[in-house]
Amino acid sequence: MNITAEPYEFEFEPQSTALLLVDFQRDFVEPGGFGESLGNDVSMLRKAIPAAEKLLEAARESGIHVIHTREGHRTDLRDAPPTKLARGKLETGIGSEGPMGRILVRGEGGHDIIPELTPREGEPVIDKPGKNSFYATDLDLVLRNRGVESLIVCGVTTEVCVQSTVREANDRGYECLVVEDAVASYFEEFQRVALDMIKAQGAIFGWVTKSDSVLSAFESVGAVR
Ligand code: TIU
Repeated sequence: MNITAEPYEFEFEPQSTALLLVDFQRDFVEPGGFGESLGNDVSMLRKAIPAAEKLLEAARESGIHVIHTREGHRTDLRDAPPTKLARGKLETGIGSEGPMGRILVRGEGGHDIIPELTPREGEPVIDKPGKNSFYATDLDLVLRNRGVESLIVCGVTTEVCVQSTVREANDRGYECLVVEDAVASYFEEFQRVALDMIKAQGAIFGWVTKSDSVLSAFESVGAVR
């Protein structure tokens, strides 16, 4: 099947495709979390939620694999590099108590995926200590064991965890399609240039499209599983 995309059509087989939802966590998109502690306006990220909700519903209906990721750490923070903990000289940083519990710590309220996109039973949730979803996780194994070759990527933030993940996915041989209205950045300019970087030079890291194009393709898929 084909999806209209830039720089040219994205070809995929529904059976070997997964919708990857990167770090749609309360810590990034709700006030009082890590994103806000870094000085960001979290409302910028909420723009990606409506399209991601539609894609998630459509993927579930057509039986396309769905995988969620979350950035966060063990309660004792032993999997957080001291450099990451120190970065930004934040008063309320990773591991500190915030309005949604300890920031970016597994099991805390802020680490949860937002209610709009709550994972369903059977949808893998990859807990990751880094920005890149493959780093120190079993994401590659989970994808290969199901024969996944193509990723349709949504999430936050476009230039940080989404792009880090897409770059690594590309090196590992996955084809990535990034959905521009289902990814978001705290910075308008970064949103634009991060997407430009992915699709430049003949899809150097991957393809970029809008959710409507993915939704039409999913509709014509029928049920794959
Ligand atoms: N700060 C920022 O833009 N992003 C992160 O810290 N993590 C993710 O992108 N998930």
